Parts: sequence; C-alpha cells; structure tokens
Amino acid sequence: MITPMELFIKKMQDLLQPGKVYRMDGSQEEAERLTNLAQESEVDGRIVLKKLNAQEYPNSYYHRSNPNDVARTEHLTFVCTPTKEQAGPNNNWLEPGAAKEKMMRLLKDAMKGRTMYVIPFVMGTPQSRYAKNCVQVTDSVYVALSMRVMSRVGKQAVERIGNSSDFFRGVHSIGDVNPDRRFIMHFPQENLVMSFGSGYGGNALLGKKCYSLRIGSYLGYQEGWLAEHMIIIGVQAPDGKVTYFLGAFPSACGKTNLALLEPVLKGYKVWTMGDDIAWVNVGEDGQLYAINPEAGFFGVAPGTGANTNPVMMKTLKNDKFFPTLFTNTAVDNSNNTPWWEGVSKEVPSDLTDWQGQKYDKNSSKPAAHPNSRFTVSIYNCPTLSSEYDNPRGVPISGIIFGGRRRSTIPLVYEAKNWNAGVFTASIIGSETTAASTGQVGAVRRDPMAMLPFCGYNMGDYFRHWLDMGKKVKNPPKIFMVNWFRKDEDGKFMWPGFRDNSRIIKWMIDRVEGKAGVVESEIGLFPEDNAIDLNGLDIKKETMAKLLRVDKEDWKKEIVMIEEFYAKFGDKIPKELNNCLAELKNKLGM
Ligand code: SAT
Ligand code: MN
Repeated sequence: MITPMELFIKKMQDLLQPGKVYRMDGSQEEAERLTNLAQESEVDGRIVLKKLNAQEYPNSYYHRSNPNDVARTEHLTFVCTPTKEQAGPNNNWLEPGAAKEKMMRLLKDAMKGRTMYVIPFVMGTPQSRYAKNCVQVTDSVYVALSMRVMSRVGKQAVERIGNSSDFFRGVHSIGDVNPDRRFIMHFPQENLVMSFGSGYGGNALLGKKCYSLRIGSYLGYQEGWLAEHMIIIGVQAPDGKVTYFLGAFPSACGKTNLALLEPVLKGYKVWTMGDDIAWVNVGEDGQLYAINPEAGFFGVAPGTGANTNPVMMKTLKNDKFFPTLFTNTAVDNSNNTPWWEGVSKEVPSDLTDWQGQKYDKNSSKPAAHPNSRFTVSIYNCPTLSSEYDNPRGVPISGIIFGGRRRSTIPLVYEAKNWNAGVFTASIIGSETTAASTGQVGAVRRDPMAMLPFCGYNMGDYFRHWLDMGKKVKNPPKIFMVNWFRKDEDGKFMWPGFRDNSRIIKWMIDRVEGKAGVVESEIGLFPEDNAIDLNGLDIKKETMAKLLRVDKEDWKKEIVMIEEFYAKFGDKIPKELNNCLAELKNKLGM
C-alpha cells in the first residue's frame, strides 16, 4: 500500500510533470552538492548562487532575485476557508474550490524540464510533541536550500510522518516570476498551501509565514495553542537567573536585533531562542511554554552591523551549519563580500547594487534593497540558548508587544492583567515597512503584529487569546513598547538597540515584584527612577516625553481603533469592547 506521503508526491509529479524528482535528505553532503549545482544553474535569467569570499563569509552565497520579487505580496495572499467569515476581514478570501482550480491551472506542467525538490521537514525539534510534520515540493533550488536552513529537513521528518496522513502539504513553483500570475493560497482546513510565481522568503519558504503562522494559527485555534509572530529570548540577570520573554513586533521593527541583543547593562545577557515565530502551549504544570518552530534566521540585512547587532555579524561569519545565503544585498567587488547600508560607514568604491548595476555613490538610492535578507542557521548563533532544543520549550514570564510609532505610544507600559493585555495587543498600530510591498510609513492596525499572518477571523483570534488566559495558571505579564517615538524635530528620543535592555531589566523587576508602578489612563507605568539609566546620557525631560500619555493623540488613536474594530462587527469579544469603553471614559470621550 502506498503511504499518504508517497501518494502526495506522486500526485504532485502527475500535476507538475517535472523532468526530475529529487528527494532531500538534509545531509551536509547534499548541501554541498546543491550549492554547487546552484552556482551553475540559471533561473529567470540569473545564476542562482554565487560564492562569496570564504575568508570573510565562510560557506556563504549570493542570490539576486527578479526585481519584481523582493517582498511579501499581501494583496496576492489568500486564505481559502469554506466561508468568507471564517477568513475574516483581515484576510483576502477565495472560495476553496475556485482557488484550487485557479492554482491547478497555473501549476499544471509547471515543472516541465525542471527538477522537483521534495522537502520533508519538521517545524520544531523533532523530539517535541509540539513539533509538526511537513512536506513541500518546489522547483527552486534556492528555496530548497533556504528550507534546509530554516527548518529540519530530511530523515527525521520522513520517520515522523511514517504512514500517517497528518502532515502539512506545500506546493511551490516559481513559475515565470510574473506578478500577474503570483498567488499564495492557504487552505487551513486541508493543511495545504499552494504558492506560484514568487521565490521570495515569506511567499515561497512555505514552512515559515504560510505554515508556521497562517495555517499554524488556525491549528492552534482548533487545538488550544497559539502560533505567534514573536521572538523568544531568555534574559539572564547578574544573579544567573534566566527570565523568558516573548516579543511581537511587525516585520522590520527590530525583532532580530532584540532577539540577539547584547545588553548594555553589566551582568545581563540575552540567550536567543528565536527571532520570528513562537508556538505557545500550556504545559502540564499550567504554565505557558514556547518553542521556536524554525531553525534559522531570515533577517533584514540593512541596518545590521557591528554596532547595531554584533552577535548577528558573528553568526553570519560562522559556518557550523551551512549554507548562509545573502539575497538582494549589494556586492563589494574589491573583496567579493556582501554589502548593505549599515554594515560599514564607508560606502565601498566598487559596488554592484542589488539589481546587478554598478553603484553610483552619489545616487540617492540604496545599494542594497531595503528588504534584502540573509538566511542563516540558528546553530551558528553564538548566543543560542541551551534550551533551544528542549522539546518542552521555555516557560514564559512576560510578553512584549511593540510597533513602530513616531508619536502617541509611550516607550513602555504594562497592562494591568491578561485581558487588558490582549486589548492592548489588539489595538497595536505600526508604520508599514519595506518587508511587504505597498506604501512605506503609513500607520495601520497590526494586532499582535499578526495582521498579515492570522489564518482565520481576527475576531475569533482575539476570543482565543482571551480563552488562553483562562487556561494558564500564572499568566505572563503583558508589556507594550515603542522604541521609535520622535521629538518635535523628528529625532528618535530613545537610543534603542542595546539600551533596550534597560527596559527589559524593568520588566524582570516587575515579574519578580521588585518594582512599583504608577497607573495611567492606558496602563501601568514605571515609577520615577525605576528604569536603570546608569551610564546613559538622557535628559529627565526626554524620559518624561517618552513616557507621556498625550490625551489628544490618544483620542485620535481611539478613532482609528474603532474603525478597525468595526470591521469585525460582533466578532469583537465583549471583554475587549469593555476595555475600549473604559479607556474612552478615562480619556473623557
Ligand atoms: O515574511 S518573511 O518571513 O519573508 C519576512 C517578514 O518577516 O516579513
Ligand atoms: Mn516576521
């Protein structure tokens, strides 16, 4: 009898008609073979990989994509649930039958003359009961190699799947990289994603946003857990105790920098568990535990440098696990290294820009694409937590939410309880960034930083969050932060980066009951002098401005929140409507 996995592979072969089928085993030898192959292969008119200077960046390769394919395309991303209401106003929706027909037409014979890579993979440590089994097929060797870095590819996945039909199915073809024929279709009820026409990370590495967040969030809703767009860090205090936090921020808001932080505060250390996705479960002891389903970082290159993220710079130069890929950065021809804005102050004189053109230093455009990325194994990270592969995950004491806001949102505050925290997270707004195509810098609501990633109706998602709080014995404290508040002159008031550890230290003090708070209209604020500013040159007035609740700004905020909530009609849980009414009342509205 044919196993469900073999049946899926056969069906894909029949549909896609590849010239060859290659099954990935996840070995080092295979990685060498495929990187060699990719250096000789042309896709979409470009050599797939070019080897970079191995002295500077061992086992690293450069990839340049089609300029029309450099970010997630949210307008081409669909959640295909039986009813439109199940997908909610937060998703583009298509009826599953129609969506599948459309995709079948695009995928039919799509791999003629190409190789179909069959990628069995596990999201999460294979030993974990929270881990999930997956199979993706793709015709992109770049995607196949990226999946090797971002997930656990190979034997263990095949063994875990065995005769079971319980595994995620992903179909991906890069097609002809035509934005008019580009779709990313999710079928949560079938544990299936079909993706066509893009080779970009979030569109093509189906284990990442597509499975671990969109399908994952739906599975979590069904099964009683949460799939979140969150970093996981362990913060070690001078006494040696490690406190674990989750942190949710929209794409390109400094999540990766926070996940690999070198605190300025003496005696503190951050241990990295993950920089993008967390799966959160209630453990047998009633506490909240988190695992990182991924095995690598797919990080934004621009802004990453020895000052902003020294740990990532070290990670990128390790090759314990390989390959490391650089996509759409510039290249410094003097020494064949990847280059991006922020990696050095000096702009090298002989640069090729991300589109393959000689870079003109006097041009106002950046040499690297603002959403250029590196793909690197988490095992190369020198601050990797010793708990990373713990099948149980790590116990969570605090959840940090954030956004990118030049005004209104204070540097930090705490929600007074779980439900108030869910409310605070549900009203997050953030300025859009280059991680998704579309306007950059406009404020949009991005609850829990999950707006583009929640695979079902966000009203139901809020209800699920509230219900999770009831299941947890000691719900973690919930904090809101904004590193990006600006003064009248448009300058950032908070230094950010390593100094963010000062705020986290305060959070640890709160978790341990060592720091008091002052209550305001929107939540609980640090008492005077509770934030350790030792060694930081910041004026008292600036701190006051950073922490100020500006009622007039908040009244404008309320209008945007109500507009957003209105889209969900009576799906917004009454607990959240009550929080909103209470806040309006406090603001005198
Ligand atoms: O969606 S990706 O993972 O490709 C990048 C992002 O965080 O937006
Ligand atoms: Mn992300």
